Amino acid sequence: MNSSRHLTRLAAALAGVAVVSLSLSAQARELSVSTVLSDAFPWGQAAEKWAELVAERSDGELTLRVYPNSQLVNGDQTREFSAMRSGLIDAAVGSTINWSPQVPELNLFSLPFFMADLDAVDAVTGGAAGEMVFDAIESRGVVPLAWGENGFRQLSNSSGPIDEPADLDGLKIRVVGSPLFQDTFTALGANPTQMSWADAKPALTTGAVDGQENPLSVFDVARIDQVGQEYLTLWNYMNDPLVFAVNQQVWDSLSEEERTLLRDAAEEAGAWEIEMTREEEPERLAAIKERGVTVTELDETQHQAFVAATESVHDEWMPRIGSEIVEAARADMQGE
Ligand code: X2X
Repeated sequence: MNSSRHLTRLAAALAGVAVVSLSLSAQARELSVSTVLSDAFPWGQAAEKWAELVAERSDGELTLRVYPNSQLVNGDQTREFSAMRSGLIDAAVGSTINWSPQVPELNLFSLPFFMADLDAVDAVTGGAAGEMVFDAIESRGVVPLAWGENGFRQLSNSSGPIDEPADLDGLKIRVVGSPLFQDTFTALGANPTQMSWADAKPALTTGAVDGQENPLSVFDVARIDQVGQEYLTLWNYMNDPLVFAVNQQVWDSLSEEERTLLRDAAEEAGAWEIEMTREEEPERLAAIKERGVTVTELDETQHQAFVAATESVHDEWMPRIGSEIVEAARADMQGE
């Protein structure tokens, strides 16, 4: 072989290397992940954990970039699902409450006093009803992968202890922009006001609203007591699961291997976050009490008064959620 032919071969080989490395870098892919809360909260930590596991296991070929504080939807958390469905957002770790305007079946979790404790929540998310809820999400163009948890939502306010529905009379309560919450707090005699999380803290600070409801982790991390919310009622009226999910077209564009990696990592991050959220609750409650918040717990009779006052919400919402799913959830909770 003469030297010029040799050089041509070398050039061809080098060009080949260049093409291969180019296509490798073209394969490396970043997906956007939306969350409402940042990694100061378990919710944001769940998304970061997911990102960490995916980057590690794909050797950086697939990465997730987390955008907290609903920034991809300009603070309007009830638009997150639509933005993910349309492909503006690739993925999200989102709350069932925020996605319920587009996926009515998700209102299952917001039915007041329907799931009494963590065992009930786990029975539903891990049971037939949980699968039906995931099918409902998938039928609307988003692929659900795993569950996480924001937690049981507790009621706080600035005016006094609440241990019966009458104490809520006329109180202005900030609720998430989901119609079921409007009905629940109206049934309780309160004056609910829908607003995003971004607007909630300023509204509490100025006294534009008297109260709000959120899990202990949110109350604690966001220091809700420092904006005058000195009374907290532990009423466990609903649990707010989180869902890890990906836009359908993005999902379809991934290899089988990448899908498995993404799903497994979501399941692990979700299980990790659920355990952490639950383990931290007693310390969080102790810290909240230490900061001077008056914490009210309900006895059985008081609890029943709230259940009775919100029965109409079940009647109203059961058909919208779908009675099949509600019945499946009941069976899941009874261990059937
Ligand atoms: O807005 C809220 O209350 C929050 C942060 O809990 C949700 O996004 C459901």
